[in-house]
Amino acid sequence: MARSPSPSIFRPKQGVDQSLIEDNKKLVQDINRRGLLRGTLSLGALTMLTGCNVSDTDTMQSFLRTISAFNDKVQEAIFRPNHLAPTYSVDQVAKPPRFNAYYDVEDVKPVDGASWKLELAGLIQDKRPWTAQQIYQLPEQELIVRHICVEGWDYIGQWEGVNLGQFLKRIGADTTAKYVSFKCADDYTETLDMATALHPQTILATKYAHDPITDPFGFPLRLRTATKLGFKNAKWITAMEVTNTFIPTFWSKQGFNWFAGI
Ligand SMILES: Nc1nc2c(c(=O)[nH]1)N[C@H]1C(S)=C(S)[C@@H](COP(=O)(O)O)O[C@H]1N2
Ligand SMILES: [Mo]
Repeated sequence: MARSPSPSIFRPKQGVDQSLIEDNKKLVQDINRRGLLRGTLSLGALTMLTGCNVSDTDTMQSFLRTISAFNDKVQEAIFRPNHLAPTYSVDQVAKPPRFNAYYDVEDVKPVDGASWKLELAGLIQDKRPWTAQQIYQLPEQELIVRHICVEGWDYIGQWEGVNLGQFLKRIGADTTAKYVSFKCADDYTETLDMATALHPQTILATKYAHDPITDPFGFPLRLRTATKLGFKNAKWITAMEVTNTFIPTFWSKQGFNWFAGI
């Protein structure tokens, strides 16, 4: 059985009970006081932020806790694409990182780095595929950022890899296009808006804490954004497409809001 990245909150959208807001007033007020949701808190805004359905108390609570986990600066970076998300120090880095996928870790199918290729498609001038060796030779940038999963947990990770914006320019991608879409070795797909793809803290990660990323964490290539929720960070990437047409994502295909996490 496929496991949801957030069993309690990723449920198909239904009607929303306004009394839930009432029941959770304290949490809501706290979040508002901290300016996380500038202005009036609306269910529409909450749904847009997290892509989650707010239809029962459990949902509401994990949902609000998730938003609480985002601090002001991350929120700022979410709404103002050029603002930077907070970074952390090396001694705060979790080792090993914490695994998640829509299935269990025992079901991860390792990718063969020797035969692996990154396929390129769409609005890109140079669509020659890249081997892992070629990608691992590119200049790398380090990101020590917080990974936040909508399940309500988070950790600080130290990721290195080529800046996605620089990589897009190198391959002659049309950076005025709307989306950058990813396919993965499992059947996962994710799509980023171009502003996020070009954000200075978005990388194609090849290393964790200076070592090549290991199988469960997306070897040989995974996305790492500082301004998006965990599930936007596609692991085991096999193909990248630059497009003006929205390509449905693993979660959007199941009726969830793509906007989640941005
Ligand atoms: N290919 C693929 N990428 C994925 C997932 C997945 O199931 N398949 N799960 C997502 C979710 S929900 C999270 S929280 C993060 C977990 O990344 P981590 O294992 O490095 O912490 O990966 C994201 N990327
Ligand atoms: Mo997640």
